[in-house]
Amino acid sequence: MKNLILYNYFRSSTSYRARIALELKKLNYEYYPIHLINNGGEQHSEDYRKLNPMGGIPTLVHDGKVIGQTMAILQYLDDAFPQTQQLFPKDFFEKAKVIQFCENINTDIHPVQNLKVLKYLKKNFSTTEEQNEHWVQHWITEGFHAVEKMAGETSKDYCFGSSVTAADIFLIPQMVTAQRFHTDLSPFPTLNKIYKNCLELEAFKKAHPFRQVDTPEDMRIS
Ligand SMILES: N[C@@H](CCC(=O)N[C@@H](CS)C(=O)NCC(=O)O)C(=O)O
Repeated sequence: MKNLILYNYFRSSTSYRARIALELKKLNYEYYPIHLINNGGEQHSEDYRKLNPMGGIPTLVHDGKVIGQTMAILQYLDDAFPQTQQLFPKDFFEKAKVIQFCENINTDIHPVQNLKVLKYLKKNFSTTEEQNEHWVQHWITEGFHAVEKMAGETSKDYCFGSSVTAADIFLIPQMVTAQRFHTDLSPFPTLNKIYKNCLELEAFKKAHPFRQVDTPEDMRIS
């Protein structure tokens, strides 16, 4: 057994964040799939809730220490493995700006389009697939206008200058979700440039949702 275990799901954007971080840091980890749909959603099982009371994925376990929430996971990995590629700048103002960027996605965009929210809308307000898609597109588009503005001021190749930071790790999975929900990304030239640059990197490729052990056959890419 490896000393790092990631409980995650191929298509989850938050899982993709954690996988990119682990790949950038070249840390070996055990991939433990948690299926968000099968068996009523394995994130709701008693065993998983013991690890992560919110029932969110991913969860990282390092030498028996359990960490949920990707923002905490990324910061933990920087602290626990200081010799690896750092995801947050050392300068405290720059670090705060990177966190601000990440939180636009983590707390303003991602939660309103999360699976449990879409399921709730459907069950309690009888929304259709089209209405849910419209809902997701609306919140992603609104959030991306802010994120595009920020990146427009700080980006060279990546969100902040020419080095990959946590900001890119939060952005790219959110863009993959945006594509999945057929969001028009043409108003966001800076984000599209960053997306293209990141997807040329080995870590982003290896961590991609369509290249995981639990990716269904018909979705796999080489
Ligand atoms: N803010 C949390 C969000 C975790 C989360 O909710 N992840 C989604 C997958 S992308 C999930 O587990 N959803 C389960 C559900 O909606 O039931 C993080 O960054 O880890």
